[in-house]
Amino acid sequence: MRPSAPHPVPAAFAASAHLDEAGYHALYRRSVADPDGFWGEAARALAWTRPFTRVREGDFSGDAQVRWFADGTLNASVNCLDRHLASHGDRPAILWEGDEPEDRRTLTYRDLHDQVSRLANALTTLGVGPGDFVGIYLPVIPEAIVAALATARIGAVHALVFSGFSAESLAQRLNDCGAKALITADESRRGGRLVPLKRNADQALAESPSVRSVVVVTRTGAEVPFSPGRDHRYENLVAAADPMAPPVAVGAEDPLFILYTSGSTGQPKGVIHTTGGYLVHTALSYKYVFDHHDGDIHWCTADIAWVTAHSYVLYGPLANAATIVLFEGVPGYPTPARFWEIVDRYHVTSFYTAPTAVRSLMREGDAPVLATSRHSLRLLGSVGEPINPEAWHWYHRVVGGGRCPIVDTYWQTETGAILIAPIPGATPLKPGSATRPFFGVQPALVDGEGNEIAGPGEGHLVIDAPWPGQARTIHRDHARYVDTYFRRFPGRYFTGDGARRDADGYYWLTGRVDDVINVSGHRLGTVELETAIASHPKVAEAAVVGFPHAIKGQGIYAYVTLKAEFPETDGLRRELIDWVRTRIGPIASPDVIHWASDLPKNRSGKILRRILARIARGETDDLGDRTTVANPDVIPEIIGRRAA
Ligand code: 7RM
Repeated sequence: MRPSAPHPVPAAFAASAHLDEAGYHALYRRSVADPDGFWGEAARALAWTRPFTRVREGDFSGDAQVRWFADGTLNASVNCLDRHLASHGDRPAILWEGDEPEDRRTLTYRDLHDQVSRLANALTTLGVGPGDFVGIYLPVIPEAIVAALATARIGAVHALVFSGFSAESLAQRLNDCGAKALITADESRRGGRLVPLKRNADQALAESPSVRSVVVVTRTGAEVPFSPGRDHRYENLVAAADPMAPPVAVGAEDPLFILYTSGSTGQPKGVIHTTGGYLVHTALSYKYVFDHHDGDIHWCTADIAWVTAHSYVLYGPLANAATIVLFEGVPGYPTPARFWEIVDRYHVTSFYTAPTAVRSLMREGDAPVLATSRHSLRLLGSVGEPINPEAWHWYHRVVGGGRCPIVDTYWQTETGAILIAPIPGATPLKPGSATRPFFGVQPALVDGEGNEIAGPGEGHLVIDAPWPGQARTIHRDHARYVDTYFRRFPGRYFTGDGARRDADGYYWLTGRVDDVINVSGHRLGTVELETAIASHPKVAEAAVVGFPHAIKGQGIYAYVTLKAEFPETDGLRRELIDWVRTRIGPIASPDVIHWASDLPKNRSGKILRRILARIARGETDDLGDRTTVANPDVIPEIIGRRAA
């Protein structure tokens, strides 16, 4: 075990924190000894149309049918908006800053409620009803939140798609869920660059026949084609709509949203989250992990289309009547001080970002940070991948001035909300560790055969009991859900991650044990990348592995075998990188294209990525077990052509 002196909770922070060490232990013990009592109480803090009488049903055996609060009904937008109006109607809900620093807007809770109600009515007029899917392909602008909450208000299901994704990725997702409507914008702006969102959307819509209505937000005012009858201006719809929209009460187990995430096959998984359990878990974890107090200003930098923003920009904070900062741009634009200027401008109290952003800002040195005050900050957060201690210390010392706890939060798209994280007033911190389980979460470590590891040790991270925020299924493929998460270790949820537990019971995540690459906190399936590369007419075969990357955490290393007649040129290398960018998105751009005349395979023709990963990492002296390689002669050739 790595020796590590924990950082105690700073006295100034502890003085106003919700929970201290004893408080954490008492509440955690209760949460696992009496989950119905614990979660029932947490759920009763929300507004229910019809109160639930049952808390938890089902378990991880068989086909893992889990239900929470199943006979209750509620509406997510009511919980995020209506119930705050009487006391906090004039409080800013959203402090938005655009890509250009002078581009700013504030929406109070009343403003947001008004916009959401109007758009909800407009969607109803367009024929969208309870249970219908609504695609949302928008930049990080207030309308993205309006769109999600308006969809929830009418009992429909939102499907946010990252605005950096290509037309093809968008079409694939719209088709998978059979979206009835799409909400998009004319263009988006990031880091000074314009992205033709409506043009991409039109391209996608040519392949997505289920979408009957398109709502277009005016972001830049660029002239874009309009399809009469199908396309509508957001501004016109909202201006004409009735501002009174009675919310539709939905069952707690009815879906709130679908979100696509990469798996180990080419087809992304449509992860389904429910309304009741998801809201309870996000609201409670936001309150305790970010130690929310009335008047706090919370800034989570995640793009709105990632699960991190669903849970900790939108639902968790708004359910707690927090004020959120919403930022359209990128960390380094126009200067490397941008993040910290925003912190000062809006008096941000909690700041939540990914290790990759911390590492890229760390590269710019301390000066841009020290040019700002940051005295409003009480708390820092990290999510998406393990944060390396070097970045942790810089974040703590330079950004937080040594006085802010860092909550390193471990969770997944599928878990809906945080599973393992410090409670900042209670948990002494160890840089690089996500520390201890959140309330109601029962992690365990098992070896490859499923034997539980007791005490300190390392293994596969599983969760032993249901929690309310967990995904209930993969859209239209429950068998894949059961297969992915519950087959390998029966009766347990398998995270796909490895972890180490130290003598204090702290968890240290060690990375994914499956074939998924985590680039800047975004998960990309190797097979999805390989499929895209191999769809190029000159490519015969491709194998993709991750390798350690100083900024992105993991980079994309692609081995490519060309069809015999095509020469391996630098021009083709660039062309392939562009090819993947347009098919999946810029995040998926390969960092390395390594030409190979053949790839190592086993006897049934499966590519041996394990060996390729070691070569990519430069571990050519120890390639591990080679007995399954059917064509061992290719290995020296591949090593010989590795870029220096
Ligand atoms: C929230 C999110 C999930 C995967 C997960 C891990 C990795 C996320 C941490 C982390 C170490 C963390 N959802 N991961 N947070 N690893 N420490 N604090 O990231 O579905 O996109 O990714 O990300 O591998 O399985 S996600």
